[in-house]
Amino acid sequence: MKVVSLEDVLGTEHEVDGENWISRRLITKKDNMGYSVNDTIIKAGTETHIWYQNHLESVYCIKGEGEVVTLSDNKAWPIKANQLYALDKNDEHLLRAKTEMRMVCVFNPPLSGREIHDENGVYPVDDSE
Ligand code: 9YT
Repeated sequence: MKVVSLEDVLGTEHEVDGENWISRRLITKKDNMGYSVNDTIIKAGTETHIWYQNHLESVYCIKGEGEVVTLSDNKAWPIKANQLYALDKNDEHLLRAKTEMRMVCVFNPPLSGREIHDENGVYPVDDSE
């Protein structure tokens, strides 16, 4: 059993600045849980192109509001606090934050903790042991 506080992560390599967002990686691959968990702040007024081709992600919004646009069908999904969206088809999408949003993000397979998006909005697979 372990307990992780946000304060344990702030200011460490597991607090990652993605320009439009800041991701605090609470549980990572090395914790051997089979998934990773981030507490992520999305900056107000931003639009981020994301396409996790190598990961499934569930995102639970606990603060703020915005929308996700899935690019395969150009559908806009309004998202506000207390709603979760699941990228169950590795959906390529735009994330637009109307206000600052705070998200709990769960990734399968787990992130190693330091990933930032590449130019296509992708995280690489971490196949290190
Ligand atoms: C909600 C979302 O996908 N934000 C981008 C950052 C990512 N979730 C992360 O690494 O926390």
